[in-house]
Amino acid sequence: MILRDAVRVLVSNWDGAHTVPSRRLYPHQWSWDSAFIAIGNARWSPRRARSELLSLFGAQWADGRVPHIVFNPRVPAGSYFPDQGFWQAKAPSGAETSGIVQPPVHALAAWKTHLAEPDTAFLRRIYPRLVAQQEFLRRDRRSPEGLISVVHPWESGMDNSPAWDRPLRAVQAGGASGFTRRDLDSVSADERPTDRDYAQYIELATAYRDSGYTDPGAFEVEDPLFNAAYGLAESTLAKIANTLGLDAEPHEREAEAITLAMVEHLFDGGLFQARDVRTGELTDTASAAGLTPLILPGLPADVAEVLIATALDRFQIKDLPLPSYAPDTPEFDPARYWRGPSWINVSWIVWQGLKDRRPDLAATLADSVLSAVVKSGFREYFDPYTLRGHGCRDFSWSAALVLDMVAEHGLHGLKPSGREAGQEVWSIGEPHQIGDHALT
Ligand code: 2M8
Repeated sequence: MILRDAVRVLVSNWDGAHTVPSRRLYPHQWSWDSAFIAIGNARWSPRRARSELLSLFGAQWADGRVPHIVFNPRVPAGSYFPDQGFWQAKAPSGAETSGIVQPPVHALAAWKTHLAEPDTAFLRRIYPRLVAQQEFLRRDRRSPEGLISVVHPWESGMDNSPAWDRPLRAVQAGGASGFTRRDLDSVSADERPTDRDYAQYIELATAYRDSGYTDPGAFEVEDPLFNAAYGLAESTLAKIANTLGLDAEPHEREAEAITLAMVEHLFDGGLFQARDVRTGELTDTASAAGLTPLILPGLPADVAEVLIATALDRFQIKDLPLPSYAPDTPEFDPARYWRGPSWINVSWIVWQGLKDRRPDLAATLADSVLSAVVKSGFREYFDPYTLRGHGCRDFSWSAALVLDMVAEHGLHGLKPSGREAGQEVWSIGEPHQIGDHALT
């Protein structure tokens, strides 16, 4: 029933034009979640996928940034912290949003949506918005070396990765107090960031907000996952431009340039590292973010080989669904948020990067991810060893990316009991007006 259950999760998290990551824990629209959700929805309802992306880009700012949260005005303020009252930001559309961004995986989502059901009108609508998203990053966040930085751990998507422990030492959290976390209402404290982490997050977000969302504060880091997403977006924009009869070359050049810059400045010791812009130092950590440049089509073969060796050795991908942090480190925690558990989106990115290079390992990784879901459901993250689920339940991108993986990989690697596929989800009927207010 894995496929039917995945669709059930996505349908129950659907909000009319977009999907919430989780009803209780994340009751608004999140930027990179929507991209992953679109990739899964494209497999059974391309109309929902188009609506998901267009509704998100409907809240794009005039400077091109795509905010990491678009608040749903129908959800009571205070259901999530920090809410719209904290961010005090509005898109030109009038939507209340946050003011930070997340990894730009949206061009890939738009392209996969188009491949599932070719629709050049959709591509024509979304292409300039995707280009503006990249331009914002180049204008506001690019270093002289050509790398893009994030100014808040929330922008990396891997919020409390041990990779941020050191850069966060520069952040004094004295001023941030008097707030009430809402995440602990539904998830146990030992699976979430600590109060100290939160105090630092709020300190940084407050400073960025008070600068009018312009000045990076005490945290400025070039993250390999974010840069890989940015580079892949350029390769994908080249494909979209070709399809639309536009000039693809600037995108190809930019994709090549970012790949080279990453290899030159972030590749170190078997893994890509984040670089702390303020000190110039590489973080010397062991985050799975360091494997995600495998998704870059132009990554040199020798670099890819080193990453694959690291994935096998330190991340044990022959036996485990990819841990978010290497298990051979003292920081590794199999149950706490981004400090070790397996997450389906990062596994999916690495799976994409392995498919052409090492189809055997890609298949093994897909089987491990599917086994975790068969055992524990569409949880937010999983203990890589026991496959026990953690964080929230019925988490949208877990469901969506499983749909995508199964569509390509099948269910044959699972034990017979996990295989009752329910292939009929591919033909589930849908009302015609699904997502109309984002699509018209
Ligand atoms: C988590 O982040 C939010 C803040 O953005 C939170 O903890 O409240 C992260 O896992 C992030 O990557 C994800 O986009 C978001 C919603 O699923 O939740």
